[in-house]
Amino acid sequence: MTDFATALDDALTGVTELTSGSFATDDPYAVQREVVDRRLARGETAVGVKLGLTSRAKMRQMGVHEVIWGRLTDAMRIPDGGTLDLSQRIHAKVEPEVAFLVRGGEIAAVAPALEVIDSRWRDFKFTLPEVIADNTSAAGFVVGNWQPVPEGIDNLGVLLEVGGRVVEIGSTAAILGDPRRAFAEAKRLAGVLRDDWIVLAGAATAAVPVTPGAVVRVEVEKLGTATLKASS
Ligand code: OOG
Ligand code: MG
Repeated sequence: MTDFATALDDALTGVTELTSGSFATDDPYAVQREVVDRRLARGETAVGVKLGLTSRAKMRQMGVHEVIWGRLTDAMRIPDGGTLDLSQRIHAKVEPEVAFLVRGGEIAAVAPALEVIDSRWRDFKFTLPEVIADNTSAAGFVVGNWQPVPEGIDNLGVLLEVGGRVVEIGSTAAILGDPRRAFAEAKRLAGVLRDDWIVLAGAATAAVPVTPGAVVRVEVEKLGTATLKASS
């Protein structure tokens, strides 16, 4: 397990890829915990959790058919309108999401969000245990403006734009039928959700590669936008 975690941590810090099949584990979440604990030991802070593969589009794209979860740290956060440093990423992709803010274990606010994923597995090709061990490809996130949860967030239109062009269109309905279900799943899977933590509900569409210099924008109906700019 330790060798596996070391290899994943080296791939993360060295911006290099691992080949699927090179490590085995029967407890991928323990490997994930070890990988994230190393980041925390280097001074990062836990700020929340993310759900993955909550939409059929993502399950189809990745060939994995099970909801998974990972851990978010402050080092992954990119301010709204901020820059994604591609030199520190292997083959980053972006996906449109919805974020929840936690208070008292419940949803306190909602915001449009972008997730940056960057699998440490070559060509984003992995098995279920491999992507779980790799902290579900977590590599960055942008959260737009927090707001009270409006009536009915189970079918809001979602647009993903790269360089001013719409590249994906979807609906929050794609996220387990209602993104609030993803919050409930996060609570169940993570055990405890702390105050002020962020929960990323999972992508509403397939993920799209980030090109150098591109401006990436998500727009969620009623909730607004979140933006990042990729380094050139
Ligand atoms: C795994 C992470 C999936 C989502 O929102 O579905 C994910 C991957 O696709 O590499 O974050
Ligand atoms: Mg995601």
